[in-house]
Amino acid sequence: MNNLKITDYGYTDQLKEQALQYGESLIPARITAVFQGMYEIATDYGISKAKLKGNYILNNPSEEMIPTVGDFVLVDYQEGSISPIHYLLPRSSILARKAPTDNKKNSQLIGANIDYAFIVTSMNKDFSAGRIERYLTAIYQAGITPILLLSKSDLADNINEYLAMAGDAAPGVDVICNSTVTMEGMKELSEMLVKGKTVIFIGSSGVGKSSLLNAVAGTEIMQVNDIREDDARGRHTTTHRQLLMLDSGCMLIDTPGMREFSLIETGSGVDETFSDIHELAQQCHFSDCSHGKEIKCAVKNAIDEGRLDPKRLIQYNKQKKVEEFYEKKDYLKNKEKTMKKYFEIGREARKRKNYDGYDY
Ligand SMILES: Nc1nc2c(ncn2[C@@H]2O[C@H](COP(=O)(O)OP(=O)(O)OP(=O)(O)O)[C@@H](O)[C@H]2O)c(=O)[nH]1
Ligand SMILES: [Mg+2]
Ligand SMILES: [Zn+2]
Repeated sequence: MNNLKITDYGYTDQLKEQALQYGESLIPARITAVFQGMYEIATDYGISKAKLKGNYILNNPSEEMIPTVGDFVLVDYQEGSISPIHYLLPRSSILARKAPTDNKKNSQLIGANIDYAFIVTSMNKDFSAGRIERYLTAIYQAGITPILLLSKSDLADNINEYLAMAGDAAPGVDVICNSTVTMEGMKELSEMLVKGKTVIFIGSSGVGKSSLLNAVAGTEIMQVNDIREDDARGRHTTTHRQLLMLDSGCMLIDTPGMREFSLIETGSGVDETFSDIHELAQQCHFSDCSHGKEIKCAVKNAIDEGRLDPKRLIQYNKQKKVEEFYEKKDYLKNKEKTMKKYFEIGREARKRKNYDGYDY
């Protein structure tokens, strides 16, 4: 472990150049784990502990400036002790869970400098097209390549049904069917975990993220725990985010299960997630067609002809509404309204009782 260099962790010449402006006394580090108020970092001297420098938050009041797992930072290295983090270096990507609030206790950033995000979902009651679509939008927004990983294939007897649902929810996205019991799909997965890349596993608690990490690492690194049989929910076994260096030189981030991957913050992403609808919409008679009551609507047409699942349009409209809301309003100036919107959507989610593959 200790002969790894920060460059093995993805520290590039470009980052090095960025770091120059901060002087020579600080050294680069990559954040490999986030605990309550404490960080684990990788440096040229190995793995050690770090925490934010005393006035860091004062100097960087915006929540996006708080380092997260995968971030490159500059530290005043203290051998055998806790190194203060002085600066955050620019990110190539940042995966965020929901719009920033001023509630500092609730970290919104999931991971930084990520190349591939694996959406892990098991082929049981956990499967939710709606959730997959929300993850996708956030991933596209972050500029990260998504991959859909359908786990626990040994337990599913209707894999083709899940594959079809996955294809509808995530058109054009690579799908891997996998089992850490039979090892089906492990080779396919391993081939994607290449040197110098950083990948992240996200998904609900109990879908098998840590089991996957253990399987690709070939040893029991992360703890795993049984799920509740009645509703397939996990027990939130993983409690912190951990970046792990694999033998292949790929870096893998395991995260605690997130059942509710909340709303998207702003701008792009929705049209990429719903590329099928986006494409159809080009053929609508009206260029600003809302795919509601308009005539000659290509989207409605596709639904009528059974080429598009009507639930897709419902989800699309929901995400679009949120997107437009953020585009129109400056979030911080409209905090009250924003919270109301959150509650409305949350209420809608709770109203849905019968599971149909969509959970809001
Ligand atoms: N049958 C079967 N069970 C699996 C498979 N992968 C994981 N499991 C089981 O699923 C349960 C949950 O696995 P974990 O790896 O802890 O799930 P997780 O996604 O890390 O959960 P959190 O850390 O709570 O987010 C454990 O009992 C695992 O043994 C699989 O491929 N097949
Ligand atoms: Mg886990
Ligand atoms: Zn239309």
